[in-house]
Amino acid sequence: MKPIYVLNGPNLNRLGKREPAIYGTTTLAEVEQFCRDSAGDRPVVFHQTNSEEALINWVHEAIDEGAGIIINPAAFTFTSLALLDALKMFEGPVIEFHISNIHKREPIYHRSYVSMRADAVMAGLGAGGYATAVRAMLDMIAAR
Ligand code: CA2
Repeated sequence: MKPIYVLNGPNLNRLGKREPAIYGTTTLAEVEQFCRDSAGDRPVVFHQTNSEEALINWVHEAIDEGAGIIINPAAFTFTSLALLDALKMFEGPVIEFHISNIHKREPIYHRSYVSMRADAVMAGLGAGGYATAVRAMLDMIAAR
């Protein structure tokens, strides 16, 4: 069975350790665990990086091996045409995920390049929303 890729961009390794009012107190290790719990039998490939190159390389890996991609590109959401181009090569479902509601924040966080490819966009559900995203991804994969 092909895995779901859950990919996380820059600074999310600090999740749970700063700005708890916006991002909560859940750590990325805890997020990984509840993604795996929510996926049931479906394998999960879970990564975080501060590097745009590494994030794109994992999208390339998913193009060959993944059933779906859930991606929190963090700041690359708003800057990276290279990430958008890589995601456009992926044929399965893509969910863009943000812990906070980016639309409630400053205007620089309102224009997402990744949304131009994403099949669904989730924002503002907190770190617990990753589990919801995994369940939604299972349904999207099943519907294909
Ligand atoms: O809400 C999200 O998930 C974001 O993708 C997080 C990004 C931010 O650039 C996006 O606008 C929204 C990263 C925020 C900074 O990283 C932190 C990570 C953990 C704790 C505090 C900040």
